[in-house]
Amino acid sequence: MFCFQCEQTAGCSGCTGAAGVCGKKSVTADLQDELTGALVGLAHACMNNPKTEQTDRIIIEGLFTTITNVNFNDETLREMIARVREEKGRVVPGCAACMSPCGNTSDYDMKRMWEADEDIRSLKSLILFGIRGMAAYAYHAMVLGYTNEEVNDFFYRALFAVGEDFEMEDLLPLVLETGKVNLTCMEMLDRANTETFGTPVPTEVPLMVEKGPFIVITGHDLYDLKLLLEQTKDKGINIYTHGEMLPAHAYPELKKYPHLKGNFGTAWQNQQKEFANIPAPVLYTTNCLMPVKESYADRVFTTEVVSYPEMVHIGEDKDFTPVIEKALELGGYKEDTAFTGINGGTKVMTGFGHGTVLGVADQVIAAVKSGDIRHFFLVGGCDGARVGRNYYTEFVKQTPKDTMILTLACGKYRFNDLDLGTIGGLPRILDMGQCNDAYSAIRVAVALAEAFDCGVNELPLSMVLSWYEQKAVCILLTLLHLGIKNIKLGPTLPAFISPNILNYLVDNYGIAPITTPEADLAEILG
Ligand code: SF4
Ligand code: SF3
Repeated sequence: MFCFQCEQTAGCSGCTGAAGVCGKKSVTADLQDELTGALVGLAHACMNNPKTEQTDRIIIEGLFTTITNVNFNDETLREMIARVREEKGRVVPGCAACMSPCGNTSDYDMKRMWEADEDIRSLKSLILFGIRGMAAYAYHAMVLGYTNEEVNDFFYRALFAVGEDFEMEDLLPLVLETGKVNLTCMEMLDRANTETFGTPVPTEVPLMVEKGPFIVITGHDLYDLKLLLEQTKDKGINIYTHGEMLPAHAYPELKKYPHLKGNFGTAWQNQQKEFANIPAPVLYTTNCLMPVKESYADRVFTTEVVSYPEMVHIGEDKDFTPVIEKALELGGYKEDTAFTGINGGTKVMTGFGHGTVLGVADQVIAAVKSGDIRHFFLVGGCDGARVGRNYYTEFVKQTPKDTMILTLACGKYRFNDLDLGTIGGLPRILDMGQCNDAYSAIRVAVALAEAFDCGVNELPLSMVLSWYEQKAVCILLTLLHLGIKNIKLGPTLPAFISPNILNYLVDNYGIAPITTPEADLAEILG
């Protein structure tokens, strides 16, 4: 196997051998390569032949499947590969019967990419990993009935490029275009979420679990949560969010369910400890699923493209009966049980998307003009297990009292239970939502730049980002597409960025690795 798509990759260079750091076995990694190669073949087939909605769906699901911590199941991967090949057979029925095949629509051998010149490999990785992340967002929008032709068409063009012997000058514009198209995709998902579930409102979320049966739902898919809330109505079962599902509490059409009670647990990398012997089932709608431990293996359920050997999968009929029955059987805690965040807080706040923040834009602008707000920090992105990630907790703790912290994605669990006080009635830490709500941060930054009649780079705003998986890649590319400079990135830089490409990013965008909270704060505020 060879895989270097996430931040925890072995030795900061690549997972090889029997299994990756995430627990993905080599046979699974090879199947994911085979799936990607089949998607490249399908994209080639669709270059001169009409695709359908079904083709789009297969492309999106296939890409989403290969995101880190989504699918560990060889059986479902084989099924997905078969679906891709079957679809290609439908798109180009003549190819299979051709007596002298030209190879144009053949599956691509991913080894060719992994063994290519390091700069080509680096650019292709940025494109491929970027569209994997973007596919997850496109999927969440798609299940709510929202699609976009520009986004869908780009998946094919990007996959086509992965399979071609393109040079750097062909690939570099595509890298930036990945960021551009991902902005469209995030805008679509934002619209899908807010038009379906309402505009998020500031909401306090308790970390206590009430006695009685409950279900924990994790991942990013709000539609699954909505269906689960409907199916558990009046059944005496409470629902708790986990991980990236936390921002769901802020959406009016979700928060109206009285049995959506609170949030359980902290960031994804703590799940094996926090789910041990939990008296409730856990439903995974997306990443981050870690290898399942025996102490809770009988209560893990998956849906969508998430899959793990031997765990019960809820299929497209979305009948959550097995999860509900498990919740009733396990019965939950006997008494109300208090939990805390990693800093000891007993509640967290969420719901500060662009709707809320721009709703008080005048106040925020006045506070900046009067000097009450000296600086904004966007401290956001993925969490992970690497020791250096406590940088983000320390950074936030050390920010001066006249600064605001915007945050999003699961990295916030490092500090979202801290009470850092308020400025002008707003908490100093504003949780904007999931990782795709980077769109909210962009909207706010652009609005502030307009109000101050300057560029986003001239604002008193600094981005201090953490990355782990491929959604962070597409978001980073979107920020670059918008021309945002001087982003600090950690805890380590991606292994798939070659020295030449890194130099390009440093020269053109001023990207820098995080150092220490003290030094970075001094540099930013100095
Ligand atoms: Fe390694 Fe990350 Fe790939 Fe898993 S997803 S095999 S940890 S690089
Ligand atoms: Fe987290 Fe896995 Fe990326 Fe949506 S849940 S941000 S790591």
